Parts: sequence; C-alpha cells; structure tokens
Amino acid sequence: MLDLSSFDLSTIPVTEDMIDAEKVAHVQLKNPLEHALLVLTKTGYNAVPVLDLDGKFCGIISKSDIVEAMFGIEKIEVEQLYSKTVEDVMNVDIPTVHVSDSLENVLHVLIDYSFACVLDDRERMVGIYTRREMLKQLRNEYYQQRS
Ligand code: 4BW
Repeated sequence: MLDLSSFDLSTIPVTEDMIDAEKVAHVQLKNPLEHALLVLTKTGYNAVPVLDLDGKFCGIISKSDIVEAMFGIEKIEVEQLYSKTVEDVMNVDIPTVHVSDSLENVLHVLIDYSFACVLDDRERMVGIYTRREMLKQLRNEYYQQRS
C-alpha cells in the first residue's frame, strides 16, 4: 500500500517538472474567438491560459466556453466567433501558484483544474504544472516504496 507519510510535497519546488511558458500554448485577451478556437483545435488541448501583451496571466479559455458563446436563442451563431473576443468569454476566477511555491500548493489547484498556472511577482506566467506531472510524482513514489 502507498504510504504518503514520508512523501513531503512541500519540499518539492513547483519549478521542478513545470512546463516553461515558451512551451505553453496560449491566447491573448483581444484575440477574436475564431483565433482561440484555432489554437485549441490545432494543439488538441481543451483549455489554455489567456495572457495580456506583457505576458501577465488573465484567465483560462476552453473549447466549451467558445461553443457556449456561439449559442443564440434559436440557433448556433457562427458570426460570434468574429465579433466576440477571448476577453468576453474567458474564466477569470482561477487559482494560481507563485513560482516560489511548492507542489503542496499545486496539489490543491489540481483537484479542480487540469493544470495550475505558475506566476512571478509581476503576475506574469512563467509556466504551468499539469495533473500529468503530479501523477508521475505519485507513481515514482509508489514504485520507490515497492522496490
Ligand atoms: O498534445 C498533447 N500532447 C500530449 N503529450 N498529451 C496531450 C495532448 N493533448 C492532451 N494530452 C493529454 C495529456 O495527458 O490529455 C490530457 C488532458 O488534456 P487537456 O488539459 O484536457 O487538454 C493531458 O493532461 P495533462 O498533461 O495533465 O495536461 C492538463 C491540461 O493542461 C491540459 C491542457 O488544458 C493543459 N496543457 C497541458 N500542456 C499544455 C497545456 N496547455 C497549453 N500548452 C501546453 N503545452
């Protein structure tokens, strides 16, 4: 059985196994929804971070946010893809972690979100930490205990 009593996530920095910002697909606040849908479709991700022109984290946009924004009263209105921007439909109430935080802080965010955005002192996104990396940490611990 996995014994987590000696496995201290508070000693592991979030920067270990973080995906650096330059490898993270993102969109910008003023991008039309058409562009955001293109990024999400081409990368295959369900949701990506939204940044401003200075790289500051503003929120997250998902494929379902865009589809929802296209629903009119009677039909799907494709023209919304061109008239609305990312800023109009993104989610802003998103928990983040600081670049100096440990994986313990990330764990709480990953209960409800598939990735945590990692920010510096000026709220710029320096990377993301994904559920996949957290599960790999737990898997490593599990097999270390069995060996
Ligand atoms: O293109 C992909 N490549 C790989 N290697 N895995 C992928 C890809 N697309 C999806 N996956 C897998 C990952 O295991 O499906 C999971 C769920 O994807 P998601 O959420 O719903 O699009 C992926 O899990 P994960 O690696 O733990 O990533 C969790 C979430 O983090 C993803 C996506 O919203 C975001 N994400 C991950 N890498 C990203 C990214 N967003 C932007 N840029 C990246 N490089």
